[in-house]
Amino acid sequence: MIERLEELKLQLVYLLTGEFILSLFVLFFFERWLLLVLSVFGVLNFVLLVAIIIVLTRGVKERMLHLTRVVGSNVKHALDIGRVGFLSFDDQYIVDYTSEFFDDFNFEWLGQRVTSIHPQIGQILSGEVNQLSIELEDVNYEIKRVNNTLFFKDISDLSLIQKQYLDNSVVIGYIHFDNYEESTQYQEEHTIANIDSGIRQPVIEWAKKNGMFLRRVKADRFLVVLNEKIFKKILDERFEILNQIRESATQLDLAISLSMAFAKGTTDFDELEELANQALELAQNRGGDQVAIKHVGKQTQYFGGTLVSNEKRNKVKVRVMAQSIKELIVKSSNIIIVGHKEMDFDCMGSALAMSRICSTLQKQSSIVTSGGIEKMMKAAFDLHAEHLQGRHTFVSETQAMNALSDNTLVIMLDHHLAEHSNGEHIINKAKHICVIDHHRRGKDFTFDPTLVYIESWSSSVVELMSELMQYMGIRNFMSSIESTIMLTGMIVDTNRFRLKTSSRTYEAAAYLRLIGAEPGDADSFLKETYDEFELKTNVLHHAQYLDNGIVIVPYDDQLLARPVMSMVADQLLGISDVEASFVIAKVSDNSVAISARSRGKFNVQFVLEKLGGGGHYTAAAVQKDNMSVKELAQLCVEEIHRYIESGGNI
Ligand SMILES: [Mn+2]
Repeated sequence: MIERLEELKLQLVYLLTGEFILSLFVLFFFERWLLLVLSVFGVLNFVLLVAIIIVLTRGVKERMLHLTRVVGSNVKHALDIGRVGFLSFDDQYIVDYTSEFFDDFNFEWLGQRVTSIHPQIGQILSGEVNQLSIELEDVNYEIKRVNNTLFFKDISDLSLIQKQYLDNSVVIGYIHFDNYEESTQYQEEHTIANIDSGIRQPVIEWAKKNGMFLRRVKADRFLVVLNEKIFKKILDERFEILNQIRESATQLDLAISLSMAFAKGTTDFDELEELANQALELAQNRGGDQVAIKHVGKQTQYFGGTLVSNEKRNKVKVRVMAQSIKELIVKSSNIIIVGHKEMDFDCMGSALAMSRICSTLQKQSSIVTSGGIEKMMKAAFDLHAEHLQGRHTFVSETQAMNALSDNTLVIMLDHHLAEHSNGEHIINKAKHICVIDHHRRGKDFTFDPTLVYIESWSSSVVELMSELMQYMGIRNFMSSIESTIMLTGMIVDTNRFRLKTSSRTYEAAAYLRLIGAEPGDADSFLKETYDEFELKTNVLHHAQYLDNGIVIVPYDDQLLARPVMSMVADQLLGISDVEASFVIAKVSDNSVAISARSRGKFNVQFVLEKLGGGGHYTAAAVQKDNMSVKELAQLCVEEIHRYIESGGNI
């Protein structure tokens, strides 16, 4: 092209010089013809100019260089075999050359901006990325830039193989029928047949329809093997089998639901099986009726869980647990009881009960209290300090550490994560740990527990403890004050028997009353002062009603204590049409927190988990550093909307 331009330039110089000399000649010898000659030249030059423009434009549109002329024919073959094409562009990012490789396609790139080929190319031009994969007319290209040239490598085959490889990666899963054994144990044959046709059969058909391999491993459990492609499909359908089973169970009046667990992201089958097991445990401990997915290197994902967990129908598990815990205690040299930081009535009440069980079994036990005691609990404790200190050993974490040996049993109550514990160091060092809790499992254990008794359907740990005490067959070992503290724990955790209250909660309350709990005393433990009343009223002034029965309370006037936040959130649930409440306030100079409560339709745990917090279906919390109340309220409202838009299942 440039050679041709040079040639053209020279020819034009000759032509114009010729015209000039000829004009001079005419001027001197045939002056009267001058005008005519100049006009002829003028027309000639004009025609020539138009011709040049036409030729040049066509030149650009066709091709300016021929690849073989630049790089030799061998390289051209090599590029063809490697399926590589290239284009060059000028300083204005206008394409001025495309190689023959693109001839098979109807690309009209010459004279166009490079970015008009694909907007993503801008990233490579700006230097944001070195390499890019794009798809053009069903062909996948990998693009690299060298100076003013872009190289396009056709990687369609590779992409296809990659996709096939991903589609075919193995996913292992478990499908578990929650409460199946309990539901079928005392049923007649024909009811069991109904259960099998209404509940088990749909699962088998669902697996078959989706091309999964399914094998029964227990009466209530299937092992499934599938691949990523199938998994994606059932994920896109949001595991609709969960709803189907829930509906048939409701029709059959059974408390059966599905818990599913899937593990993926590794080719190690042992690891997959282990992960699937862990995921199933998580799904069940969060209350069942949901799916937990473990993808190696990623956070556990959950789907479903639209129902508040069903109460188990019979108490077989309590009997087994009571027996196992008793055996663990008897086997140990001593027992250390740890609770969550800022022990509340539920935590302290169950610690007192556990401490009394140990005494009755003639084992030395101590209760760690160094993580602080919640204000109202502390007041009740101080009121009865002499009585309680005479019957229990309260120690600091350091003192408990000194008593920790290889044969010590550590019992974690009302929490299951080391980071929430008032005995974190003890947990990190202990050889035998038993966990009794009623909070939904969120994260994996960072320690290796000997026994885990987590029941998220239960109102409180004191409810679980009351049942365990009855099954342990120990009588008359609790004082009236201790039972009253336990009952208070139940009253607080159920918000006065309004939340998470099942028939078993009342049974446990009845038992506590029987062994001496005084409801009147429990009530006075919970009386608030006038200052507290005034503060709560102030906070309530900031309440804003969102749609769908959600109330948020962003409060920025002063620091709030967490218990006040949860009390306000609880109080809002007492208003008709309020389904869930979120109280947002500063809890220290550089941190803000949310305390959320729900009546049971709205899953506050799911919303606050998205913000990095946790809790359970009807009560959850989160704390954030370096954020304002306004900012956190904004994030919270966004998550609430996202939750509602996704139909409640996140
Ligand atoms: Mn509790």
